[in-house]
Amino acid sequence: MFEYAPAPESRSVVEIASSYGLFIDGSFDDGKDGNVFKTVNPATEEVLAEVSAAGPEDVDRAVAAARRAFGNWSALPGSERAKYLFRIARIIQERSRELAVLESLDNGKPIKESRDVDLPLVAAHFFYYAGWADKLGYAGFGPDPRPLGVAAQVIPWNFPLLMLAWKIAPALATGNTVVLKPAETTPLSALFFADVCRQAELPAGVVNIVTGAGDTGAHLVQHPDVNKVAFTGSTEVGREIARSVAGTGKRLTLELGGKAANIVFDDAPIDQAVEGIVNGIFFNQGHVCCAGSRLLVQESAFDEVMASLKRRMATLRVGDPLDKNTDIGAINSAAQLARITELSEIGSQEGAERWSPECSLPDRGFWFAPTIFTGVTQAHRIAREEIFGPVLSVLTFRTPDEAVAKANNTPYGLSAGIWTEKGSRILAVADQLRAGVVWANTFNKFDPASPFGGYKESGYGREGGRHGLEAYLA
Ligand code: TXE
Repeated sequence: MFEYAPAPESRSVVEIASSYGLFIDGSFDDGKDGNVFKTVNPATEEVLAEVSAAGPEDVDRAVAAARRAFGNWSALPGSERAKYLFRIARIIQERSRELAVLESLDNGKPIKESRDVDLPLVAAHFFYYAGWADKLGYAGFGPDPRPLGVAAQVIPWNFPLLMLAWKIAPALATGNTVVLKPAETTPLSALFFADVCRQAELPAGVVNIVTGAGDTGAHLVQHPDVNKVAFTGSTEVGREIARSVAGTGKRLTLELGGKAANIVFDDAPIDQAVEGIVNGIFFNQGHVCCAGSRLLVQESAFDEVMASLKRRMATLRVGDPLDKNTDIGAINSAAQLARITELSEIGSQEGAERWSPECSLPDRGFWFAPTIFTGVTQAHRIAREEIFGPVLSVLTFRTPDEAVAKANNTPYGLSAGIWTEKGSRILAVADQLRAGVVWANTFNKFDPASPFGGYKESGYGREGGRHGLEAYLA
């Protein structure tokens, strides 16, 4: 088998300035009030850079720039918009090492994930939606599909550049203009993306990036001259945004939390299933809305699955995100670490049994060992609430009906996984699962052509594929 042995990644691949401004109307500026916040490397707690915090007037300027750009941008033939998107995709590929290192520094994710998963998918999204830009009239959106106008997009910190791509690529392909706010703990890759837009000679104002915390996001989504709001983040903030947008005529898509069941039947190939369980919950430190955070194992396979899972977990390397051998990087922030720690303590207090492999964690930075809880019941908070960390809650079932009932017993409905040799069972169980995405004998597989989104408190609307365009068309 081909062994991939890339050069060691180092911070020197990317040059990070000490301060960054807002990207409005094609250029960077410091914001009206000159307020800043710091973004830190979660693996070391060192400050990476100071970043401008956009105040209301800055957001207003960004929305006004997007509005001014909208006329010309939406009037371009789709084939012309496609050229810009193709150019952006190619520049991302050319700069992917730099962007991957930056993403790992600001987010804490292992370089092998940012390099082999995030960045290729980011480029793939721009290529995919570039391909749509000149075909909108032939795709069943009606004879004259129209863009909505200015899109306000607020994204989280778990996949900073990928969430940006999910939002910006379909918006631009359909002729909308954008004001995007990245999360306050991971603003840097969005600002580097602004530089990619300049390199691609994207017309000024088509993409604007405003950095800041929740108040910046709130002002942006409530702005009266915004036509479309797209949000990915917590269910609480999603609710707040839905309330503030209600009755304004703005179109809204929400991609919120999850508590996915990863269902392992006793006829599943166990080694393969264990790889899927590990990938399902430890990929990206479990900071994944569709993470397989509830393992449902058929009772008859429980001992074998748990023994194999523990053996596999003992091989996971936790540590320096820039080391290409690292499997689990740093937790993105002190606040997120506190949330994971608290819910895990509640898991123990409520009577579940906690286990982690031996692993030494670095002294500085935000770290959490891969953890599983067994003896979990549906009443436990760790079975119901999103932990958003490398923590797996294990439940058991006897029959397929019981598996379905337990899998659906959650306020969320984003994703699920099924592991079995029986094709008929995959179809029957998938049909009954109330989840936007169901993976069979795999997990956490993404493709720009596949729609992604949830039911219930996981939000509404779909991103990706043809469905992702609908959200941006009148
Ligand atoms: O999310 P927030 P947080 C879940 C996960 C995590 C929890 C809290 O369970 O533990 O949410 O994370 C911006 N108006 N997810 O606190 O606050 C904010 O600045 C407009 C799941 O980081 O929702 C950031 O850019 N915007 C999730 C973005 O919203 C506001 C990914 C997300 O932050 C705002 C992240 C407001 N009032 C967390 N308040 C997923 N679905 O993948 C905050 N923001």
